[in-house]
Amino acid sequence: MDVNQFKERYVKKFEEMYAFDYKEGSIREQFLTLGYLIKNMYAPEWRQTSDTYLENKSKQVFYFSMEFLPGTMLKSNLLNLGLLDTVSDGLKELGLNLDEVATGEMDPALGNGGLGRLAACFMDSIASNGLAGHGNGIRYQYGLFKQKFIDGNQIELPENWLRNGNVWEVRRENKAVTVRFGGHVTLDEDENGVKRPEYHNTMNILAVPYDTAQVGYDNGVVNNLRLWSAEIPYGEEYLYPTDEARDQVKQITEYLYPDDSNYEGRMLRLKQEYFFSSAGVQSIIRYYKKMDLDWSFFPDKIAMHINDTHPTLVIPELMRILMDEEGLSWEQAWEITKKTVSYTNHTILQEALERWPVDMIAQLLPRIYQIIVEINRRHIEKKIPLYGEDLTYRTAIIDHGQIQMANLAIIGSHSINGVAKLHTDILMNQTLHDFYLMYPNKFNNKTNGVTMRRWVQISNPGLTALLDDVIGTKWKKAPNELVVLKAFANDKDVLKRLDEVKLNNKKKFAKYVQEEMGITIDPTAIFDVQIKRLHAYKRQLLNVLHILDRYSFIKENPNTDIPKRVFIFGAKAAPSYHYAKQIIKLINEVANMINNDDSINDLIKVVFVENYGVSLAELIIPAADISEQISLAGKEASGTSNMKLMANGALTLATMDGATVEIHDYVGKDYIYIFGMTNDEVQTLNENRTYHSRHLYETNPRINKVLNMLVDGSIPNTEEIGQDIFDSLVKYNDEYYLLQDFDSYIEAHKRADTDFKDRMKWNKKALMNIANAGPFSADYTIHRYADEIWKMKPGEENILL
Ligand code: 26Q
Repeated sequence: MDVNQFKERYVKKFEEMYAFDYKEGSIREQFLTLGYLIKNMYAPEWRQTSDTYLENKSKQVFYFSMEFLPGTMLKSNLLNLGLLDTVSDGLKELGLNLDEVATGEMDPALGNGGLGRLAACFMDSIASNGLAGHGNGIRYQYGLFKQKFIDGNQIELPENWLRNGNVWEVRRENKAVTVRFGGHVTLDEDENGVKRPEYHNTMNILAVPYDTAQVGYDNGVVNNLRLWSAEIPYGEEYLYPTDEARDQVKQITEYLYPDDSNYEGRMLRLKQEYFFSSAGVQSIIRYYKKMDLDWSFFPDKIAMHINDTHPTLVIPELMRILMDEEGLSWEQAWEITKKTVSYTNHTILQEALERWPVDMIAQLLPRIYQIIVEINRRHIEKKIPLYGEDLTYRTAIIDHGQIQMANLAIIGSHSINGVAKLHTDILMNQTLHDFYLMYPNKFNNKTNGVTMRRWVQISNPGLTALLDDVIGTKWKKAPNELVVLKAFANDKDVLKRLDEVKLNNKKKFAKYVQEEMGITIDPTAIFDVQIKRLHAYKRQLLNVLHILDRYSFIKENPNTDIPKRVFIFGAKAAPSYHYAKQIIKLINEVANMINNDDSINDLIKVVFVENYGVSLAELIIPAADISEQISLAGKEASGTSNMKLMANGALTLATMDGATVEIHDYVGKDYIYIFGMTNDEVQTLNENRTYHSRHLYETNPRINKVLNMLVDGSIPNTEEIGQDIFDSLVKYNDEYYLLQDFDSYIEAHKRADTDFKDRMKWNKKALMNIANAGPFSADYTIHRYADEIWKMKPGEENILL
């Protein structure tokens, strides 16, 4: 399609949809027109891809995830279809602007953070690698809450992302399935004396799929993301005569739980988990039957991957269907299930592990409960002779009246992986050591990755153009080609152009900050960025302590020559996480105090953007100079913003935690600022019980001064929270060792200040980060999942072009 053909089709489409001239259309109407037009364009390939998979009986992976955070899809679809330039030019000739039209799209916030965004990066890479793989999740009516700051406090508003419809989805009512809840089960003998479960008084919910295309990059592959919505079954409306009864159904897919690190055993959450797990398994079984193969081939054709434990009920659900509906024996069903399912762990935080009360599962899912009990019984029976009672009982699925979902996921699958080397080591040697002794071969590492298409090509066109010009375009299909850039590490011209690209991105962000927040920031300052969910272990508070330290230094030395800094935060707190909300309030009050202090010559500004999400990340990341990855070593499973920031030429200032350890290993110690305790040092300090934060407070003058600012009225409007935060650090012994790492954190920032003043030195470091970001492409991560876990080949037969 050339520019003229596009223009013609666009104008025609607009008239069809709105019956007036496109020139009079609103941004939203322009967006919808373009969206439907693009959907028309990939529709044939979407259909053809799924036909090809069926014809070839290709092995397919289904990625089960409670969360998908895809971001806006207009530009990513255009990029992957190879139409970005054509459409951009065509719109220009029509007097429209692609960037403006793109603002007509809502950003679907169907996830909390890292885990949901990872699922979206994986969908892009699966399609772009030409792999037959699909997503399976929930179509939440409301996404993650919209964050507002009122008097510096976080307020949550509903995120009604479907209000104006959703161009990309297709409702497939004919593919709906029924999910049963409650009631009770009897095991009745059929005419052949085989025991068959009978269900009585169940509540039947209709699961309706909404499909969204996942367009591969320049390869003609279009996979599917299937999100399920809960509805009352046709013809059963009479069973739901009251608003309350109808609400119970609607509620199942109404909203996303906004907690990303703290498990709470809510019945509705359990309903959600079973709802999309069951619907997904049912639709896969229906598909498999179309292939007309013996059940024993099931694991050769189907892989089911579970993103954390949230979809673990896939395991007993698959057992249930294979036995109760397809008539397989326990042994047959169990072999198939284990070979089909694989599991990724995303956290070692104890408070985040899912445990469901036995009563709740027994009541809501009586047949699933029976199956879990039997899985557990057989596990114990089989393992005691081999590993003894102590170890075996520590691996039990049912313990203290609760179902341990991670234990079920490990026992019922053939693979468990962590998301960075350090994280996997901690799983094997500590958190899940008992399981590691039992099943050493199930454990493996798959370090996370990010899609360079969204995080470089779309969000940073300036850098993309520079790379294309300097090293050619191979990196787009083979991100490791970015290493070629190293040859230009001392090329003054390239470094200068890199500097200009960064400056332009910073100006663009500065404009946003000026317009949306009324804060003036200097684009030549260091942009120091920490963007991630707010959590004590991620230590945003350590960042604040540094800001306060720097502020008081500047107040005393107004003529210092340190470079200007803009501290940029983006973070949502779970609504029930009191401490995290106090930190938000603190950051906002510190920002107010500093931004309005005329005596510091604008040497510091603090910007806390409201409602951080994928769209804002696309604006902030290309503008970043410093990437703050400062979690307490051992706590952050991987991190993924670390990779996105690195690929955009930000220098990492970090502890040796998660995948940042691997970033350090690739980029080399001269191109990263490492500080703080290592995981081993944290372990030792834990074991020795010799940490006394109060002692540090009393003996370290710098720490003393900064902490006093929290309680002596220095920061307006923080009386109560200042005291609470102070107490968490001094009275309650600083659980995340901020004070222990304080001095080395400050030192790391000093090194960054010095380096930034030498522009060419800094640009060289930025270049080295971009050059070493290739290994963190999700394309490679997905290749390893496919090869080692899913046993799939990125089959040429799937690539249609
Ligand atoms: C569980 C039960 C009940 C309610 C909510 C939850 C829940 C929801 C979301 C628990 C955890 C999450 C999300 C976790 C998450 O995002 N983890 C992050 O995963 C990233 C991708 O692997 C890693 O990079 C991060 O280090 C990890 O924190």
